[in-house]
Amino acid sequence: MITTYIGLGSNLLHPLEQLRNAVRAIAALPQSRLAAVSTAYRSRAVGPGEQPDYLNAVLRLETTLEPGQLLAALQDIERAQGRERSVRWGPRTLDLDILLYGDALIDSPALTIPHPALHTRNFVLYPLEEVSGPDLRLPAGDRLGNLLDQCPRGELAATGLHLGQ
Ligand code: A4P
Ligand code: MG
Repeated sequence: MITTYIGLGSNLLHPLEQLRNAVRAIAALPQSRLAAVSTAYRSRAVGPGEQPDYLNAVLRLETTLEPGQLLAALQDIERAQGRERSVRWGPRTLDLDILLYGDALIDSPALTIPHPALHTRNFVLYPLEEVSGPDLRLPAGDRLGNLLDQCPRGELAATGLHLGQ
């Protein structure tokens, strides 16, 4: 089993329900075991125009799916929850990003792992710490706790809301 971390984000059509449905769908993936789910965090949208706030969370998934298989499965779940791809960084019902896949470093047209914005986004790093602890090492060697020290919480709000499982 490979330990993977998946980032969840939603800022349309009842984000809390979107995230809860996504957790249920991910828990049902083949060859996989859902190991931990963070609580939900509220954050200002990073992206163009006026957008509703986001809810974000991170989960830890043990899986034997290959990275490409996992990406395809996550995109199926996004589509099932009505995701439409129009504007980059535009509002969305559900965004599922593979943040980490074991120690893998992947840079292909379809897949970049670690996720390129992982290191700087408070709405990724804080929920990630909930499910990994601060001693997690990224493939390049950075310790999560050190990245957090350099990443202010800012307006990120811990809702304390659980997403199930
Ligand atoms: N792709 C490459 N690497 C990955 C990966 N590690 N995980 C490719 C998932 N997908 C990956 O993604 C476009 C393509 O990225 C996919 O086809 C896949 O092959 P997308 O989800 O269609 O487009 P996107 O999400 O709009 O673009 P991008 O660049 O992935 O954006 P991000 O980085 O996901 O950011 N503000 C707040 N507060 N909270 C958020 O969660 N999210 C975004 C999206 C912007 N602003 C936000 C948030
Ligand atoms: Mg994305």
